[in-house]
Amino acid sequence: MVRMEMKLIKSWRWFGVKDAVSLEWLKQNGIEQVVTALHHIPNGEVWPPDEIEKVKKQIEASGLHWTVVESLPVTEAIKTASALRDKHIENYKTSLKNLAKYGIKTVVYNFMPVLDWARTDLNYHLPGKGESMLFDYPTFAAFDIFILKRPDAAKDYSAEMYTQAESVYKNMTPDEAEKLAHNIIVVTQGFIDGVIGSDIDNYKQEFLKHLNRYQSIDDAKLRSNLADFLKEVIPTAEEAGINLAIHPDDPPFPVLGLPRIFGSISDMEWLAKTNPSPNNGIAFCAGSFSARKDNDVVEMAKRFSNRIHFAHLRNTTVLENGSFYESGHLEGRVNMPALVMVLQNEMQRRLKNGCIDYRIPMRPDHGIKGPEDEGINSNPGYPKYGRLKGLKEITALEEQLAGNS
Ligand code: DNO
Repeated sequence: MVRMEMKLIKSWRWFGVKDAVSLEWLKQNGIEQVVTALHHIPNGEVWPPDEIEKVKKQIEASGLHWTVVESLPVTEAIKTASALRDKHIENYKTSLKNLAKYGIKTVVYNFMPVLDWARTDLNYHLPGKGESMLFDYPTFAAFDIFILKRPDAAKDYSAEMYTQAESVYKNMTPDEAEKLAHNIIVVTQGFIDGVIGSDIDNYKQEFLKHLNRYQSIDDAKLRSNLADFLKEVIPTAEEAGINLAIHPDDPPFPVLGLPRIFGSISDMEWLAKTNPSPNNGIAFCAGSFSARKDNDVVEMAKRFSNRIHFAHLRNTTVLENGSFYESGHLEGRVNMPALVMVLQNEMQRRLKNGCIDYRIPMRPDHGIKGPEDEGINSNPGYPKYGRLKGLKEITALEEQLAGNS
């Protein structure tokens, strides 16, 4: 067996008491830490101490711990530097201080405009495996140009992609077109405190309004808004002993004409240079980074391993036209053994340097929905047994890498 102290901390994203997966079941399956958020607090508001305490107590009653928050949302006002920005930043700092009092060590956030993540098919059939998720480029373009009808969207695609999108759209029934829009705008966003909640009727119009706010915000401007945010919150995080961890853009390339700033190794370089504090870190989502062909995911982890405060382990297969699907935890573009080794080496380094919290929390990210997941209610991407399978595969890998399986 690998000595416990050199293992990644087994963690699991749990969506609160309504989650079909119980804390008891997680404990029985070897989970050490629960990753969660106060999903009922509206974005931008302070997370009050008593609400934090309530969740902490629930988790600890099952013998588990809570040290990672995913996510404390950064509001659109902060991302666009608009009217409520300063108030939301103050609230963010207060929430960080409140979380620190209850033992939270890592807080995940992202700086993606409007959409938290995007897929075109949430029930993509992987022959012989089960249901996964797909981002099909022509289908996404069809959504953008013909269903959402974003002004000038066509300009953002090559002539070839436009033609493919047109043909995808022509072959869709009106119900299929609506379902696609609903999946992209609502189903994948509502459950993770996205900008568009699950209760909005005129979601396409609302979504267009949100996109429109980025008309005058390019990559440079969004980057400067992120730099301002970090300048404000990092000192508070340092004082509170909290590591902030930015989640990469998913997918890590431009969508819907929006600025996109955290998907590549040069973006990581920028982050580290802009605010060198060690508390300014990364939620290393291997799957998100892997969806871009020019990303060498293992190299990215190696270069910035000292900033990895949390690891999301999953994998994708990328197709010729830039489409990608989630291909299980070990199969795909990411050389998972090499990545796990980078993380193990980093833990060793931290231990040698006398760091107390040197074990990196890891969660099996997403998972393929197999027959045993039938009938179990889960959020898109988060099947109970699909994730457990991923966790077991990663655990086995950790043992093999130590040469002691
Ligand atoms: C989707 C997740 C994202 C992620 C947030 C982090 O499955 O990877 O919702 O948690 O973007 O802020």
